[in-house]
Order: sequence, then structure tokens, then C-alpha cells
Amino acid sequence: MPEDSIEHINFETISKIAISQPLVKHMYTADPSAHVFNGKIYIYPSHDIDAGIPFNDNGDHFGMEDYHVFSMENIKSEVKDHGTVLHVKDVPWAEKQMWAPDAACKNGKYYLYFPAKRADGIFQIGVAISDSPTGPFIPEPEAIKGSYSIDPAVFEDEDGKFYLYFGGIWGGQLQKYRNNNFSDENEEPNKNEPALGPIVGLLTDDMKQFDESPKEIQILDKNGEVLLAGNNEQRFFEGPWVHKYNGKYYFSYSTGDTHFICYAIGDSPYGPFTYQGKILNPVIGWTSHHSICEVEGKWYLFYHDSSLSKGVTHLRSMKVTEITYNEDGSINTIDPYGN
Ligand code: FUB
Repeated sequence: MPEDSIEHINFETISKIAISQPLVKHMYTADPSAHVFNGKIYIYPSHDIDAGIPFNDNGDHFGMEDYHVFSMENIKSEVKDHGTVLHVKDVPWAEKQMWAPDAACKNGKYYLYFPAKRADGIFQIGVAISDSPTGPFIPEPEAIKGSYSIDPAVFEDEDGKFYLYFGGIWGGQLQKYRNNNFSDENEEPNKNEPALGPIVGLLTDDMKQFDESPKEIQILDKNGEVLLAGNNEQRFFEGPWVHKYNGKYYFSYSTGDTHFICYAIGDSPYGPFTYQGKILNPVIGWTSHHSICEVEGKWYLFYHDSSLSKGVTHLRSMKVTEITYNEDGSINTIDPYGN
């Protein structure tokens, strides 16, 4: 949704028909990664601020500096803000743009994975560690070796292995990489070439490094062909997330410039995943970014929109709504404004 269209939107009407309200209104939050740890819901979002940087396709206006953690006793309860748990000034390798994070719990320790730009303007992914789900998190001195781009998401498989998914094109810089190598000359593929896939790597036992060379994931159409770069309504753009439902791996993601949250299904955490459809139609604001979390036997989509800020793309609010599956495992598409 181009920013210049927002003046035509009646935000009072939008907020009346929106299927859910912001989870918090005292600050702007986005990219909510939700998990149930020890029976309680924890949300790890971006903390949106107005850094005074003009809008551009590189996302420079997303000038976030820190992270807060939020918790809920149950899906209907109040949301508690646990305050700042990590600030960019405390991360030795990072300079700016603390974008979408995620967290994992292993053996009583909590790991916050986050992207940030180094002083040379290149995104990497770091990890910060705590004894509590609500931090504070102590960052490792260096970024994760071999990490790049943005939007880390951690998936714990039933065998106890943890996988780190990441990647985002345009401002997220994924188009600058091929086979894990950076070149400033690399760009997005042509429209009739295979789209760039998200990246996944198994994490080491200590959760601090990759245990293998990260691998590109393929998202296929129903004929088994890799989605093409020109297929903007279906191809991966950013915001990877994996959950498991009835023994299948569901890979969901944002299509960026067409503003959908889509999903694809596979039989392995490495894919390939076959495209299935849309989970969420476009929200107010340019970006769409989500997580999917099971709470007490029901499944929820945590997402964001910019309705509270009246359409300011980099001032977003996290929300939650239930998702429903059909017998065949497909997910019913959600319209955020109830149409
Ligand atoms: O929040 C900054 C960026 O916007 C995220 O990393 C992207 O996924 C998009 O939501």
C-alpha cells in the first residue's frame, strides 16, 4: 500500500471494523514473535520509533534502537510490558536498525535473535542470552558467524533441534547474496528467473552459532516448479516463520510489495515447501510481518498494522487473531478489516 494513499482512509471506520485492536497502545510495536514458555505467552516484537529518517525503499525510516518483551497470562489477558531488554548501544558489533527479533528457550536459558546493521551498513544477526524470558539479554560480542540479512525466526523441532530461518529482500539485503557470499553487484533475479529463497541453518547445541552452512529454501508451485521472482503475490520477500501442524512443516512469510502473509507446506524443516495460499490480506501500512503460535489448543496469528498511527508505515502496533484450519490442513485466509 503506497503511503500517499493513506489520506483516503477513514481511520475511525477502520478501527471499528478491524478484527482486532492493538495489544498495547503506550508505544509502537511490530513484527511480533510469540511463544509459549512455561505455560505463559511471551511476545518479542520490534519497538517502532520515529527516528526522523525519510521514507525510502531501503527501509532506512525503520530506525529502531531497542527491544521490549511483553507477556500475557492467557490470550485474553492484559499485556504486560517488561521494559527494555536490549539496546543497540550495548551490542558491540551493531550500530543501528534493530529490526524484527525472535526468541527461543533451551534448558532454562533464553536466546534473543536479532538483526542489526554494522557500522559498514551490512545487516547481520546476533544473539543475546538471559536466564529469564523477560531478560535483560546479554549480547554475544560478535554477530553469528556466517549470518546475514534480517528477520531471524527460530523453530524447535520435536527432536529438540533448533533451526534459524532468516532473510529479506530490498532493505533486508538478501539480494546481495548467492550461496552465502556477498557481492554488491548481486541484485534480485529477473522476473522469469527463480525467486530468491529464505535461508535456514541448524543451530549448534549452545544456540550461539550455525552448525552447518546455511541453506537456501525452495518454495514451489503446485506443479513442483520454483516460484519465480516476478510472482510478487506469492514469492518470499521477508518475515519467515515455521510451525508444525499435524506432522507437516508450515513455512509462512510476507510477500512485501504485495503485502500478503502467505504459506507453503513441506515434510522437512529444510523444505522444499509447496505454496498453498494466503493467511492474511494486506494491513494498513506497507509492511506485514507475523508469527504463529499455539496457545491452549488453539492457533493464533500475531501480526501488526499501522492503524493506531493513522497509517504511518514505521509506527505499527502488534495485534492477535485466531487462525483456523480446514480438514485438509489448509488455513482460512483472514481479512484484517473483516471484509
Ligand atoms: O521492522 C522492520 C522490518 O519491517 C522487518 O524486519 C520486516 O520484516 C518488516 O516488518
